[in-house]
Amino acid sequence: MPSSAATTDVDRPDVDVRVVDAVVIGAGFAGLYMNRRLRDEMGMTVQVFEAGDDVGGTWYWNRYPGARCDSESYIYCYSFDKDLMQEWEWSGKYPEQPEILRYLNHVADRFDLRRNIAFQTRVTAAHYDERTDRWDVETDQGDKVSAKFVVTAVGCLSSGQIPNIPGRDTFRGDSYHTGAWPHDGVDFTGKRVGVIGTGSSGVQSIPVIASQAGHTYVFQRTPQYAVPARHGTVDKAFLDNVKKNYDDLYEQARWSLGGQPYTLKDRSALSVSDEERQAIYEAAWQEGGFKFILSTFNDIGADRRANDTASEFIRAKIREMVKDPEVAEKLVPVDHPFTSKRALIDTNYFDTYNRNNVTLVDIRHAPIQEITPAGIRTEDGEYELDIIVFATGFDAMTGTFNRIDIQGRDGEKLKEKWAHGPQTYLGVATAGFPNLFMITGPGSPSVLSNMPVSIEQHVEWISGVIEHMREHDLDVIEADAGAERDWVAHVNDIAEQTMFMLADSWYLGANIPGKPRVFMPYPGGVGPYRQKCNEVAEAGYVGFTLSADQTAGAASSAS
Ligand code: NA7
Repeated sequence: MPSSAATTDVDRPDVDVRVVDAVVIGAGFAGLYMNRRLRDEMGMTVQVFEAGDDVGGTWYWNRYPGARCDSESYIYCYSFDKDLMQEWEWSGKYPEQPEILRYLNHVADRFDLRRNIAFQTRVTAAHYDERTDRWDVETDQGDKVSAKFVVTAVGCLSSGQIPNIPGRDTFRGDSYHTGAWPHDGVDFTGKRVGVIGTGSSGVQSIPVIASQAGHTYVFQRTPQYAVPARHGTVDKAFLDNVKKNYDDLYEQARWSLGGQPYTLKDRSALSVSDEERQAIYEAAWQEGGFKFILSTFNDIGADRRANDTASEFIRAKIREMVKDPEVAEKLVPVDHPFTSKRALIDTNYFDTYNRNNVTLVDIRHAPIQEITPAGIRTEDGEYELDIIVFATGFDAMTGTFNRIDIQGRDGEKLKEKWAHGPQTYLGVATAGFPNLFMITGPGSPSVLSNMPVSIEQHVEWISGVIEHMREHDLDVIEADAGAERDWVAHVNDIAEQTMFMLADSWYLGANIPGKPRVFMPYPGGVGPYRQKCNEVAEAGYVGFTLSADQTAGAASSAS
């Protein structure tokens, strides 16, 4: 095993290059657990690089008011350590950003994970050197590291996008993106605030901002479906019971569709009477959260007529909640079916439009023309503002990869390979880039699932393959181009059968001008996906070529 001592690259005698077994990029949920597995359980030398000045990833950056996870807290955590699961006490039904960040800090402390993390350090380049079968990794702080493996734990929604609206830089007031929120918070008291965007971040932050600001203007391009979260303190007796049954609950989540321990009802929305269907939706609406999708009917996401019943139910609720009928109509989504964009869970979102200090600005009908020094001008006129909040989302799933100069065999650039959409095998590797693993990469369930469940599955699968390589004296693993083609086709085939293709969403890259319209996450469910990954491993990593070294050819190929 290589040592981690400083060494000198033969071609660059002036440069100190540190040699490690693995570089992990990112110190959020994924990077922390990968570090724990490789460093502490497998005894490897690991260097983690993290752009933030502390751990947390998504939950380090997204500190906007109201930021919270849509998975219930008891299942939004690691399951790899039973004591950790028993000790940690969540305070709410859903975990709020500060509490998730505290949890991740606790994990980092408990397992002493910080000591090999370089913070405030961005990986700028990772080049595969075929002469040595190693990756040369560079950072913006001047680090140069040679690693046998590179594991990306960069998150799926970590490259924020602020639309290039004319005049954007002329605004005299303050502006913020929800995904890069100031650590000291923002004082909205008495201010005129414009929020652009009504995705998850907008829907979570708008009610909180409106409760503090003088006046809030919401610039809405696409109305949204949202199901009430019914957030509140978590029932202690419920949590105690969860803890007694944690093993079973997690096992259920691991084999479920969305990584949640909910029982999917095996019935169509079209198989029951209108009255029964309404009663089922109403009960789920009252309970709140993703159960509205995951435990009512099995075909809301797949059958348009079944979906119409759920979409129509939510439209009627919006009309009920919003008192001004004109405003209500603007908030009712009609151009896409429920679940075709990321489903939203809200707290008082629609009620917020009943406040006197909130104005809905419909920019679908009167688009934004420019940002001026004084505010935002739409075709209907100028809105004077003190603060603009960009809740405008992310260059999802591929954006962060594209910001790193990743080069594989023959100097092939990942960005160019993925120019027409990401191509991966299982969302965990990509042909031509040996010994590079992606945690929750495009082509895996990732954003369509409860992330910690999917992250653990990937971390454990990656650890498993590295362990296999060590046991069999193998140095290089690479996805086969044919297996990759088949996987990408399979992901697309499933997506075609869902509602996902019927909206302009970030799942399809539609929110980024010029980005290819390709469905990126794997929509077949975390259980079937896990099964497939397990089968690949059990068959000796079918679809990958493993070799002792590059020149010796395939010592063990199971493709
Ligand atoms: P999202 O879900 O991508 O939402 C972004 C919002 O910003 C959405 O309403 C967009 O409208 C709007 N948007 C984006 N660009 C523009 C421009 N140019 N003009 C006007 N409005 C615009 O990002 P979030 O941060 O809310 O959520 C990201 C994920 O984080 C979320 O799905 C969860 O997984 C957690 P559009 O709908 O495109 O018309």
